[in-house]
Amino acid sequence: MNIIFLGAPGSGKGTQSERIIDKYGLVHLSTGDMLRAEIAAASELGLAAKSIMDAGGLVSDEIVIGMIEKRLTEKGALFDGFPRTIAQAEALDKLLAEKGQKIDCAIHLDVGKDELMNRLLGRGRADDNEATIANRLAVYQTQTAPLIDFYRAQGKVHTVVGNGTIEETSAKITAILDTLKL
Ligand code: B4P
Repeated sequence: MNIIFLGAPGSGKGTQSERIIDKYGLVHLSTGDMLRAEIAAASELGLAAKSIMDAGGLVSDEIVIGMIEKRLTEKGALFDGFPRTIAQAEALDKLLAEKGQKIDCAIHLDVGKDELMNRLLGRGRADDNEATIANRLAVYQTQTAPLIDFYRAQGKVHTVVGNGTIEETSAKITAILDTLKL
């Protein structure tokens, strides 16, 4: 099965991914983690991505699609923070179709803005200051939130209210995945 986690910055995509991958035997594909690894390695790609990420923008579709393409296998995947634009979503559908696969389910983690702010300010990552977070939330609304309708049109969206504790949110997600029996 192939699953997508959709949600605003700080909604818990990365946190929940860690709890889900082993249970369902999925490969964890986080474009955020891949980009941070490139920055840590001081690669050319990392250097180009760093200023964009620090400003709260989105790295180019071409770069992130290329990173995902390199890592796709025959195994089911959990896509964490990818796709973030319609162009990325269309590219992913195409790449999966070439392997005879598809997205089975898109989990939309829905968390209120105040809670998102609290979590991100408490996390302390380089791109977690107030101005950057405000930009990331705005970019999410314009570029990424339209993906909810994109996947809803395919009948794949399951919305999980993620304001509660990490454990409560995990329980809601596993209940959905268990019901789907993918
Ligand atoms: P990401 O790495 O994807 O990170 P994120 O959206 O900020 O966070 P996430 O939702 O995973 O939150 P987390 O679990 O960590 O992106 C970083 C940047 O990379 C982007 O801004 C962009 O520049 C670039 N990028 C990545 N993918 C891209 C793409 N496809 N295209 C273009 N650019 C891309 O949780 C946050 C905090 O909340 C943590 O401290 C956690 O402990 C806490 N938390 C989580 N759940 C909680 C709960 N239930 N209760 C209390 N605290 C909780």
